[in-house]
Amino acid sequence: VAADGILYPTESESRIIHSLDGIWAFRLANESESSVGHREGWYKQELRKTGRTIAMPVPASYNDITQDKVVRDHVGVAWYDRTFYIPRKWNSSDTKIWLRFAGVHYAADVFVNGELVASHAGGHVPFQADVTSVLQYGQKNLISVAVNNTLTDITVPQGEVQQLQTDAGARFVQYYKFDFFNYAGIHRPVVLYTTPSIYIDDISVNTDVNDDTGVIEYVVRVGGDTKTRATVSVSLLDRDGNYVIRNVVGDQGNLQVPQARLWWPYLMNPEPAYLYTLEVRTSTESAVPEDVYRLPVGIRKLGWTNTSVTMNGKAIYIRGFGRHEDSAIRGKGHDYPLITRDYNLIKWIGANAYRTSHYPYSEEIMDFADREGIMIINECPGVDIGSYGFKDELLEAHKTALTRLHRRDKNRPSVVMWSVANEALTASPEAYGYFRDIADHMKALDISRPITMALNKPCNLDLAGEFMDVIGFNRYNAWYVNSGRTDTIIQNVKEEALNWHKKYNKPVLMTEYGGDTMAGLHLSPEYIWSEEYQVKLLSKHFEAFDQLRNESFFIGEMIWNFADFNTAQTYVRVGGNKKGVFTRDRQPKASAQLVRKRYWALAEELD
Ligand code: GCB
Repeated sequence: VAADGILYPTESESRIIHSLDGIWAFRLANESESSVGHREGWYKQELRKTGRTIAMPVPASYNDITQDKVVRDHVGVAWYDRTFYIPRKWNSSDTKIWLRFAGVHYAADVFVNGELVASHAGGHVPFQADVTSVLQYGQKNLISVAVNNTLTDITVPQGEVQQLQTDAGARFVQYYKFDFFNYAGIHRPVVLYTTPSIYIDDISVNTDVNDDTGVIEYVVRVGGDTKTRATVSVSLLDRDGNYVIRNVVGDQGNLQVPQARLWWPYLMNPEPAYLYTLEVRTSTESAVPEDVYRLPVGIRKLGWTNTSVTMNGKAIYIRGFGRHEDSAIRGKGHDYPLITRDYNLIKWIGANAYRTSHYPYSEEIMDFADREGIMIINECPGVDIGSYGFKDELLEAHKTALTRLHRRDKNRPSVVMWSVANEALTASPEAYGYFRDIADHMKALDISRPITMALNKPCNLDLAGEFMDVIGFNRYNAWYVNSGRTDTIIQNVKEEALNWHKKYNKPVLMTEYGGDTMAGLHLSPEYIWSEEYQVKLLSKHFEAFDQLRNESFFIGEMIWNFADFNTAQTYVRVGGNKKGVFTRDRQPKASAQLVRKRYWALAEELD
């Protein structure tokens, strides 16, 4: 019963939101028989009645909540449940009730009162189910979720489970090639929300700019009883809540906004990120009440050539980061204080963009970008694609991941590019057909934004770049390559950027560079892992970028990484990946001051 649209649940005069966040009961399925809970029907009654449970917060990753390694390193299924009540008055033939998960990693089976209502695979996008007929009104309800974190050769991202002989017998281990920790659990909010039985299922907007007139092209899809005709009308409000356009009837059309205020990502602009509100209403001739949904809309126009990406006709130069959703205790769990702090730091440092490396970030994080004027390179979870082969099922799962990402984020002005993959095995012969199909798929979904991917195979061996609009490349000069030799950076960065442009005749962006840095480690003259070394490594890159900025095709620089983050255990990581300009608890390293100086200088010059 998954619905087609996946609009963010916002309240309105026709919609009520009821949060199911909080402390749930939690229980691991045996590693040796992951399906034990399904077989024994653990979802038919409260988990605590079939075994020992512990308290688990939602939203959060479960891995770092306890002192138990078994929980941290668990492979397979984990169960969550809780009970809840809903008001008797919600039981009405005019009302639908939706259960929406904003993100569960990796796969989830959701049961309400013992009945399977949703099955979903893909860790970073929302899914929902119409639960109107499954709920018990005015009585206790039970919700149970089986979360499976297993990554295989046909999940996105890929991984592999192997058996390991231990002193306590055979155990499973999840292996993967990417370095961030494979956190799992109910990572994002869980809500019940109501709509009228005839409801706004989806809204798509595309914007354009002609001279000083903004154009909003929109399509509204109505869901529910199709026999009853619904009338759609839309209005547009400005930032102060005044109507600019009122009650235009029709489920699709073009709104013309004279003297439109545009969405700009500029720090120096007194009014960046201008957002209008598209107010959509449905009415019917029956007794079903109207539905109202308000969508923020930024009016802007993207363009691109073989040397540039433009917004509202002006070339953009990207200055930012790769990031992660990651913090102590929560893992990848949504946390308002953390994401607000992160945006304050992004503003403080003067960045204008980041990449959602290496998976879609929470909708609340994306809302910040829309409101604050941060440009997003929106990456799907296709990290290290090909590491475990290029099966057809993988291609299908990857396309599905792109479809779902687009469905969720298509209306966001902050999204200026789609990144279809990071560090795929693009020198393998299969990569050519694979990424041709991936690019075709993305283009079929959206022709209004350029597509890119972060490449790291040697330029001369790459087989995927020709299908992209923008070439992103990751390279660790003076870190993984020529460790300690910051005197090799300028030459190599310039040469590689030029080679990518020469090969594909596309705009080029450096999507990753950096080096691990232990906060508080000082070594002079600079030596790897010290704060001095990170400062030197970044500043040498800045010199290279400044020389490249004279070439018209070079469109931006992104440091790896915004903040330190957790990884799988390996001897090249000391308590995780330490390439952050900020520590994992979001305090600046010495390099943060340097980056701040550069990014603000670029803002003064270019914004
Ligand atoms: C990369 C990956 C990124 C890693 C980084 C590193 O190339 O894209 O996910 O974290 O290198 O630090 O090794």
